[in-house]
Amino acid sequence: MFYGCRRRYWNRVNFAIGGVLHGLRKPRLDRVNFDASISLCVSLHRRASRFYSAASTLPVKGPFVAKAAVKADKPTLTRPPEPKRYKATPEEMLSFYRDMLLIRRFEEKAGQLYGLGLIGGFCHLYIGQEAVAVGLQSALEIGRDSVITGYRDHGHMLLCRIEPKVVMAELTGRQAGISKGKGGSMHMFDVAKGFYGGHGIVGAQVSLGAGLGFGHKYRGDGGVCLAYFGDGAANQGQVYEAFNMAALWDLPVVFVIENNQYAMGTSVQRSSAETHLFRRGESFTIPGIQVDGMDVLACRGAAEVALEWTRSGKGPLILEMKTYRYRGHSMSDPAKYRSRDEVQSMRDTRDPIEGLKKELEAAGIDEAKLKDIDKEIRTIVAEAADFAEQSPEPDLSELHTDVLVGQY
Ligand SMILES: Cc1ncc(C[n+]2csc(CCOP(=O)(O)OP(=O)(O)O)c2C)c(N)n1
Ligand SMILES: [Mg+2]
Repeated sequence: MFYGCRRRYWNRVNFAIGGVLHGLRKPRLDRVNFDASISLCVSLHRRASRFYSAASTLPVKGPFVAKAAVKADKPTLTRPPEPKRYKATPEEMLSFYRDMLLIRRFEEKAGQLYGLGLIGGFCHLYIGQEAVAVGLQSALEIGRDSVITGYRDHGHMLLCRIEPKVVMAELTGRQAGISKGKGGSMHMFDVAKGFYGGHGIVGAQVSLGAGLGFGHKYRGDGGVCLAYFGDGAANQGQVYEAFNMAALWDLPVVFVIENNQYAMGTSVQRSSAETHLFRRGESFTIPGIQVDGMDVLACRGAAEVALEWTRSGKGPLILEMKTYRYRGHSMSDPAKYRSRDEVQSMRDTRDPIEGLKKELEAAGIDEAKLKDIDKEIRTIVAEAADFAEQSPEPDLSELHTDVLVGQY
């Protein structure tokens, strides 16, 4: 804006100087000519002033004017209070620990089965990001709220309390899987538990999530949709169409950006003009909050604020969860775009499970108790893998079922 004013001022001065020079270029500088030059100068200056004051009231599209106009506007963005780290009871902390460990061990087992050739196709692991889903989904009400996410979905499903063995059977393409073994890692659904997938198309779940929010509002069931997506998906066009509609209709949707720093092999810095992803909703009047996604209590604290905001009819909200994935983008990614040291240092200093373990120990929880939980989780995961391996592959007749043909 400052530059805009200065430019306007100098244009006027130039106009005036131009008038004086016009007079000086006359071969004979006499009093009459000098007076004429001065009066020409004054009149040009007046015309320039009129022109520029008229121009400043026109709906000019230049960047300076637009910015000035936005600044003059009344702010329409209202913000929720800053979230606080959640004050969990020891029992709650133990349950967060158990859930994060369930996801970690489940994913490790899935990685092993993939290595053995028992899981085919794509398989995207969530290891490192556990605190995000556990912190947020521990605050949800299963059956009332809904969850939708991309292809890195196993953890979110387990937290919707879908049985680990049914998820593992789907990963291994078995009949007992949640999509009868025909969906695999990226295509799982359980409407009764409020889990709406599992989507392989980057960003698709965001618009669908806005639709789920619309459904909650239309039915008046008090539910909220958690729509998860990645930092890479945050650059998709349909995300912003969804933001617009969600804000326009005050839909109860929490848009959760799981910023794990990379979209396949591309870092956020290389691909995003605005790397503070929580600000991405501002032009739609959607407030955003940045959260430490490696700290389960910070995640849960953010969930408290976000759910209170959306449930009370204030419209959508963005949570940017700063997190990190330890494994490659998918099982077939050698992850050469980052150093081993980078990954190791996150594991050593920010691991969400180790972080909570320290808090539990500080709260006086016996180490034996944590070991018991570890044992219990290992048993659940081993049973899930056995169940999957023993389940038959889908029958050939299943080739023709669940296929959408014709109109709908
Ligand atoms: C519309 C579309 N474009 C591209 C792809 C290929 N693709 C799959 S995952 C991915 C990266 C997405 O990264 P991000 O949103 O950060 O999620 P993350 O994998 O980190 O969880 C891309 C480009 C796709 N599946 N769909
Ligand atoms: Mg990412």
